[in-house]
Amino acid sequence: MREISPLQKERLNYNPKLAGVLAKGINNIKLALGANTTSVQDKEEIEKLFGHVYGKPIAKFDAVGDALSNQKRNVGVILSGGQAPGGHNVIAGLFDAIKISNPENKLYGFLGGPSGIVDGKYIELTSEIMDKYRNTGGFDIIGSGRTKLEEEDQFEKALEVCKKLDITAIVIIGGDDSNTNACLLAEWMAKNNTGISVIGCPKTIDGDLKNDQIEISFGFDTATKTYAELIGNIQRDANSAKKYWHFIKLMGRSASHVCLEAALQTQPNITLIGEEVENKKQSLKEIVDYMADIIARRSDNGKNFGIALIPEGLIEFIPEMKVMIASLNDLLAGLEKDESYKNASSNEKYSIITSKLDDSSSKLFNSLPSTIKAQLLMDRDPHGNVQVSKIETEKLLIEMIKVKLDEMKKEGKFKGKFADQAHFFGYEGRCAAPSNFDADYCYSLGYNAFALIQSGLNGYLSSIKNTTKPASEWVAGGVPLTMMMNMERRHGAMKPVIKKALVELDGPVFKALQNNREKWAMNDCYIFPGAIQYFGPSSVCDITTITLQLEQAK
Ligand code: FBP
Repeated sequence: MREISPLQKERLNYNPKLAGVLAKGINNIKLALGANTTSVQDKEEIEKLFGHVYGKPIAKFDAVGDALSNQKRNVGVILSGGQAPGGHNVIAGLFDAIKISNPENKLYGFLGGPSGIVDGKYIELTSEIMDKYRNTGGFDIIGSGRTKLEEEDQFEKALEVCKKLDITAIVIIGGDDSNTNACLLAEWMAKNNTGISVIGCPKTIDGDLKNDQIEISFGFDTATKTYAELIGNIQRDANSAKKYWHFIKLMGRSASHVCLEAALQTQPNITLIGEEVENKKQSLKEIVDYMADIIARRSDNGKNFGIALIPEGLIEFIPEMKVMIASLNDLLAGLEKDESYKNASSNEKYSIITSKLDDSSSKLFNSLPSTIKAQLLMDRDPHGNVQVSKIETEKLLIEMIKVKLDEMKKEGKFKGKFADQAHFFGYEGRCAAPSNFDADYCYSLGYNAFALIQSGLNGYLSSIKNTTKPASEWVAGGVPLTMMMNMERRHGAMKPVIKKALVELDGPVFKALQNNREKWAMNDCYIFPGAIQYFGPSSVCDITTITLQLEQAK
């Protein structure tokens, strides 16, 4: 029997490319600091909450200069939140930089996400362990979790664990919520003069942790290529059998970047974008009417098949739903400890909830099928987010479209057939073997994180820019975490969090979809991207997302 697949064996030997100046070696780079920064919004509140790490300058590593210190230090690393391809390579880059700097340095991996540092659950990462995980997908080297770090006693316990292991720096690999954790921890460590620094690395397949300094979050490249491969395969099937409409929900808890990128790679008949729905103030009914109209028009042309992409976060962008979900979030935060609510049957819960909602939200809630009601009432994650991956929006839309098409049939406006298939692509893409782009980008992010630590920085996010160019031209540096923060309502209270980057409706990426929508709706312009290629011509193996290319070309 095989122990690993032939591809995995080859990938273990892949040598990730390091970003420009970092390739000179960890002991041969020099830090340059820019002007001080401010937070993206709510400056006063953020400055007050993060007095010790607020407003620091943007950092950049320059060509060979004064050597960074190679003083001995131990580092702890945490994988946090949803899995994303490339996480193992961030750790590999960090590990290699640490050992090159000083072979006596140690890297500890905290197990199961942020709770590992609080509960003192860790392993020392050795070459033997590390070498089994290079260029592989998944977070299984140390596991991940979504624990929110915000309580004084969590920070105190983390400090004790760090002291025990002589750790003077922590790297948190995560998305917006996880890097909010990183910022809170960095502030606490600085306020208490612990001498421990905290550096974040930008991860999330959702692609919504980005800004002028962070061009892309890792994992987005591989995950969208994986979804595009699957969508392409389904398009071929639909175009062969010509009998099904496939409704495909794609991950992306809030922003619709994944859906937009997958659409540009595959050119399906319908693509919903949550941000557009919100901007146009579309109701659920209007979305259904829009989709039913395309289904009917294609049917008039003899095409009773098609592909519709639906972003996972759609439901929270529909204005009426958004208002109702915000009220539900506040209500559920209050009912969390209410034993009579917790022990109530589903129907009793629905009547408690509807009695507390305002008239329009209560009417809307009651109009939903009970599966969707139950999914909307599920526990929020530890950061207060609705678990949209568990809400079957694709099935809700299918049911509503069926009703609409029946009505249209009676009015003589739909003469065709409608047979549906529902899919949800999310977990399928989160642990794929990282593409060459993600393998290289992640390795550089991890290596760079240690360069930031050795430069004495605290409360920064590792940043690698110029990523549409070859890796030798990538620019390495750091962005202060407070620069990305604003205040948002979570669990019924205002909290500091990193602001999500949503799809820009006046940007080149959305415009590329908008300009082609009608053509793609009626004609079959399907593209079949095929599987990610790891070996072969660079024009196939090293290209990154259409989103990044369009954004960087503007
Ligand atoms: P991160 O923001 O932590 O990277 O996770 C994003 C995500 O993959 C979303 O797309 C999805 O809604 C969510 O995780 C699912 O979470 P879980 O793994 O807890 O089911």
